[in-house]
Amino acid sequence: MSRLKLYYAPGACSLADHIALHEAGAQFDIERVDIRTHTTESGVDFRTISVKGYVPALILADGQLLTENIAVLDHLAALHPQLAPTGPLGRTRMLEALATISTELHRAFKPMWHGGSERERAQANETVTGLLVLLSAGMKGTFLFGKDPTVADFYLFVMLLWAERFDVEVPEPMAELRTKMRERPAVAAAMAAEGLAGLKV
Ligand SMILES: N[C@@H](CCC(=O)N[C@@H](CS)C(=O)NCC(=O)O)C(=O)O
Repeated sequence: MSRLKLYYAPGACSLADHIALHEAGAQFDIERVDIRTHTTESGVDFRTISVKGYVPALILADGQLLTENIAVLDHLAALHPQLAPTGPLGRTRMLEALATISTELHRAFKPMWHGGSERERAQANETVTGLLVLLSAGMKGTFLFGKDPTVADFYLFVMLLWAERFDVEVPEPMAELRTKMRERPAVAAAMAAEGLAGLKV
């Protein structure tokens, strides 16, 4: 058995997993991936580690590879229950939020990251704001499920950093969530380790 190892790209969706590992106080290693060249910090072709070629990719303690942000965050929440919502439907609601964030919100940023036309970017901007309004309507406190953040908030936070980068207007509860997340030592530690301290991602 060895330590967990997270493959990440600075400010990418893998930042959610990186924050979760810090919040959990887990023992882990990280390695940066250049997602344009698919090369890791140590000079390895990342596709020999994960054929999917994208981050996050987490090497588990027994050496297995785990990919897909929903699965990685769900796994980290299972290992560290303080990162998951409580109650009989807790895990289900967490997966529901993760699915919205991954398959709707994350996806909506595509034209902004990948050189969409002005019209596509304006449409994406509107979609992102709409989804953030929808998510904020269901918030149970400062964070999605109350006063403590869960892995879903970590993923949402990354989306809110992207919204900031692309000047997307966010509803007030989301702006507040972003500020509160930034104040957390685990978030500051993960961002500093990715070279993002004090920067827009
Ligand atoms: N389906 C994947 C998508 C992850 C994803 O889009 N990762 C981006 C960074 S946020 C990436 O690595 N892109 C590089 C590539 O696709 O080659 C997941 O949900 O984890």
